[in-house]
Amino acid sequence: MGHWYDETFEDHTRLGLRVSETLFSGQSAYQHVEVIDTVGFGRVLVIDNVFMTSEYDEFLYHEMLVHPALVTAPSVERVLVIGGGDGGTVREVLRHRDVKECVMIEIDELVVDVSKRYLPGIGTSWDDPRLDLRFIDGIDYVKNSDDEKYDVILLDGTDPVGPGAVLFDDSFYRACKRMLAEDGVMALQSESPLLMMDLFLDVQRKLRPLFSEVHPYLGPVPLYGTGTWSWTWCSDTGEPLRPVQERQEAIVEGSKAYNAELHQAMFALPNYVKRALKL
Ligand code: SPD
Repeated sequence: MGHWYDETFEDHTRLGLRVSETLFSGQSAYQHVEVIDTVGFGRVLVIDNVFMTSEYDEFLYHEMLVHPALVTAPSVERVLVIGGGDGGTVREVLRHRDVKECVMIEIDELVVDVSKRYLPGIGTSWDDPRLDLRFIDGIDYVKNSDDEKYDVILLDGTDPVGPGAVLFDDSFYRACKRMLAEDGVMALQSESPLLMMDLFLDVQRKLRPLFSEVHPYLGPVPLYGTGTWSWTWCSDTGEPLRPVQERQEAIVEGSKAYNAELHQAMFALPNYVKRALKL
């Protein structure tokens, strides 16, 4: 029944999903966008042959990108999301009642259009009046915008290939910091330390000179090669392990994975990562 769709990692490892139907396949000005229906992971968004998110495990990625930052930042009134075209990240941001405005910058309108149409269960907050969705270049925005600074910035890009590669440049991270409030928190997806240790370390190396607190944390995302994924929490003032309890309790209730114990546990790193981080 159906065929197999494989994501290949540097020509040495493949993750394959059995496809029951290809729902969409098209090319934007930036990248190739597909939505496949799979037997094991439900509908999956694929960009340039890389699995981006699935109905089955998207909550593991989006909850972990968003909530550690949103429960520890001193204020969360203004939140900036760069990337995240499937809508899962802004969905989690907008569950926070204290968020007054969430600006989402996505370069590729096709990703949002296709996600709205084929992945409506992931992006459930497109109509929230607090969301300000702009189809512009994220790099250009953080480098040149005169907008007010943000309390939290979340980077939800692809892997560092194609149009998403620039989202891993140190000049981009520096420009993000320019848009962050002095006591703000930035969090980003930082690849797999198991499958892509070099990339993971590269991100850490670029962030450390910019922020006094740079803390990677780990969690499972089965759709991404090896299943071990990382995000990184950065700030100049705060502490990742000191959540605002009231804000955290309010969000734990409706979360599929995120809770107070997991928050603490995710920042506990295995030895191979701790040793590698002594750069
Ligand atoms: N290897 C794929 C990494 C993708 C990270 N971003 C996914 C976008 C989900 N909103």
